[in-house]
Amino acid sequence: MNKSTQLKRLFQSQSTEYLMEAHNGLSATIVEQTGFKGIWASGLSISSSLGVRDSNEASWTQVLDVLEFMSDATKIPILLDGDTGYGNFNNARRLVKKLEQRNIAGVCIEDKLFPKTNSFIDSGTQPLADIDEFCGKLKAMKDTQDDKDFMVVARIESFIAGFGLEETLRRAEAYERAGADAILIHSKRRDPSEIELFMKEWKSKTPIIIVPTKYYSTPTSLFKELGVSTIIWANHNLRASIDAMQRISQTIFQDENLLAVENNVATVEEVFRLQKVEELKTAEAKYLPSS
Ligand code: SPV
Ligand code: MG
Repeated sequence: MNKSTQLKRLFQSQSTEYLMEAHNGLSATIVEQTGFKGIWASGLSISSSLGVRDSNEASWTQVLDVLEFMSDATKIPILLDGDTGYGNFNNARRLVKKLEQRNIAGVCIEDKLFPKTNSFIDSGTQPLADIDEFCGKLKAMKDTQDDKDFMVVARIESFIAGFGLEETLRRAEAYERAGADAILIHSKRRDPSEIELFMKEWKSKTPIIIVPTKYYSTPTSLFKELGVSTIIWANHNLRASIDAMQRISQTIFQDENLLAVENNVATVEEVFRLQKVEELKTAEAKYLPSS
């Protein structure tokens, strides 16, 4: 099945589904092998793994290069965190073309301004995009896609920017009319109150996606009861790797030997397995002249 069709089915399935964060070919492979049905190509995780900030410092074609490795390494669908679409409607629709060429299943764009700021950075204000301008961007993206199942997700940042339910619903209805295949409602509260408020008012069939990074202690059963379509675990592979790398680097730096770490890191054989070295051996036997 097409990756885009897989993602569409995930969004439209009756049960609550999950997307797990990945930020390169290796983490994408691990997410797939774990059993997840889809990948969140997180802007925060990709930028930080490249050593830059989540402020559009990596160019969109640099992000595309990372995605190509992720997509080539896996068969499950990838939803790109496309920030604000890297410009206006014209940049966003060109992004859709390039994503389709790389077999990326969909893209999520947020209603803020380029260059974006991560939603959890307390920068005073998080200025929102004009609703009509953002709707034009969504329409241009939907009009551009060749694959009918390519998914365009509209992410609403009004709760993040300090607005209430009314503004959030106004935006959700407008983005749905503009053609969004799903709506992502973001919240930075430590409790799920904003998500609950929204879900109780949202009567439409358009799937709702959430990112419970800050309200992580909320039981998933509540989101299921509220009818949330998809939950994104947005940055936990990146944060796990930071923690592991810091611990291992510190130990080796202090000890000046590998005794304490050898049993606490993946084996070299595991690295080879994740790189699918066996496949190359089989291909070599088939295609290289036998000596
Ligand atoms: C990301 O993963 O980059 C996101 C989600 O946009 S968050 O960082 O939670 O805003
Ligand atoms: Mg992001």
